[in-house]
Amino acid sequence: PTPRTVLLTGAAGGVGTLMRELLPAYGYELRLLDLAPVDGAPDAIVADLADRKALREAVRGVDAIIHLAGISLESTFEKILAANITGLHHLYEAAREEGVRRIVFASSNHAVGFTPRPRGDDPLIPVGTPHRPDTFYGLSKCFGEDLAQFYWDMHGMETVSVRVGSCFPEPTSVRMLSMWLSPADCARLFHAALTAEHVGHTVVYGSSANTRLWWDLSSARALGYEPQDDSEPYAERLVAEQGPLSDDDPAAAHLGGHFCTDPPRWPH
Ligand code: NAI
Ligand code: 15L
Repeated sequence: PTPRTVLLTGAAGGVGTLMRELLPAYGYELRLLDLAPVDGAPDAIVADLADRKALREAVRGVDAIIHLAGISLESTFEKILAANITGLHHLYEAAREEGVRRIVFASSNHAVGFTPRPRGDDPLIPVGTPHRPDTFYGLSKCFGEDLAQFYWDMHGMETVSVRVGSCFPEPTSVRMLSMWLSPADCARLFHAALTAEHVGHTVVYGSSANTRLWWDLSSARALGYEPQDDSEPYAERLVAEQGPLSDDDPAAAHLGGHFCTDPPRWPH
């Protein structure tokens, strides 16, 4: 059955804010959670993923969870450990205890960030490519995917791990022309991940149908995802401003881009 009530964690963040606007049109009733207050949503649950009791109450009665909360850039191992590893474990335990059967987990391209980007006629990167994290942040997403697999095998809880590319209103770099997940396509993909039958643990790449795509969207399409957007209309301007991706630049050599050389750091 189609889930109706969905807990959206990380609701105050960039993707969470976009999804709060777009997902209700699919018929979902969203319950919101974040460490930070959510603008315009006084009912949102303000809680840390460290707080097991709050998580248990937050997941009670929901049909599914979209889990976006956590540290979304590079940080110290200790901070990543608390939010993205221990915090994720707390969320899955709360879901198990309350009988929530489906989770959409925001993994990241940075779980496979050190994979060389395809050039020329190279094939698209498959979802089965080995984990090659480019940061402690990417490493935490590798852990998250393994945790999701374990909760499926051990407890029969289903997860779609979405290796999100770059989900922002518009692409802002030449790399993002390959990675961009438009907000509308992100909502389409999350909807597919919530409603597809028998997903077990499925890993998908999360991007729009970009002309310059680097990775294989077939496992996402198999869920029923039909991307409608393409970054190409932004290409001429971005390439004129920034130049094409260089063959010699180490920051342009891998899927993870500059995360492989000079990762942006979590400010808090
Ligand atoms: P963001 O940093 O804007 O939002 C993350 C939210 O999580 C923030 O509102 C923050 O307050 C909350 N949060 C952090 N630690 C928490 C904790 N301990 N307890 C409760 N809430 C906590 O990140 P964004 O861009 O919205 O990304 C959302 C998710 O998608 C993240 O998990 C990120 O790793 C993943 N992702 C995003 C991509 C993108 O292009 N935006 C690309 C790949 C993955
Ligand atoms: C991510 O995983 C980050 O959370 C997001 O802020 C972007 O940097 C994105 O990857 C990207 O690679 O563009």
